[in-house]
Amino acid sequence: MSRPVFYNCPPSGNCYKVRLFAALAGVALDIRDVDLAAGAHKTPDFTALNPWQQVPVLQDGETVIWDSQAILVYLAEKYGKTEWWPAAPAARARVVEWLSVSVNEIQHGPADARLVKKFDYSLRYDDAVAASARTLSIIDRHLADHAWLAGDGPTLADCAAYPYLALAPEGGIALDAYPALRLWLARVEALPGYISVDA
Ligand SMILES: N[C@@H](CCC(=O)N[C@@H](CS)C(=O)NCC(=O)O)C(=O)O
Repeated sequence: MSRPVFYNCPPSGNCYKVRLFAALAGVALDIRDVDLAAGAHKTPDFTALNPWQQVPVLQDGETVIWDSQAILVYLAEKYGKTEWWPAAPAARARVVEWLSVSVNEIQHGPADARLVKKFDYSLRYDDAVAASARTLSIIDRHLADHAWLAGDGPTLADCAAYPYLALAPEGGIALDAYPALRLWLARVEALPGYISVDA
């Protein structure tokens, strides 16, 4: 089976979600970096792949998938990684809850704070800091009673949430006040195959 092409940008947390899952689950990708600074994501060729002009994008033969959550689901289904994407209705819904949290509460909290501090985006930093405090508190409370975000073992939920939570300090968001969250970060980092964002 030929490897899917993965259009990537190294510091992007959204791209890292997919690289992390692929590394942990043993899925081989043909990774091609897209130079966002040079506007490579705005070319007609790239826009034909993703009309939103964003990375990540996965191209698997004739199939093109954009959005990191959708790519995670596609890869888990395609490669039969059922432990990462359980089929039972309630278990699957639990994973989707966290995929949604990743693109909403985590994005508008620690991920936006990182965009401001690391990439100079003109977003409201105070709003991102306030959103981060609420989001991190709720996640910390959840993780005080759960080893993993959804279910008894690591799933796509952990892959989707981990990058922007682990990278929160790059946005000036300290994690000291969230001990259960920090233990969960360490749990993810101890998984066989784990890679860091700059691997
Ligand atoms: N919902 C999308 C968001 C993708 C996204 O925001 N990508 C950023 C990099 S992290 C991007 O390509 N930004 C380029 C731009 O917006 O000009 C996902 O989860 O993949």
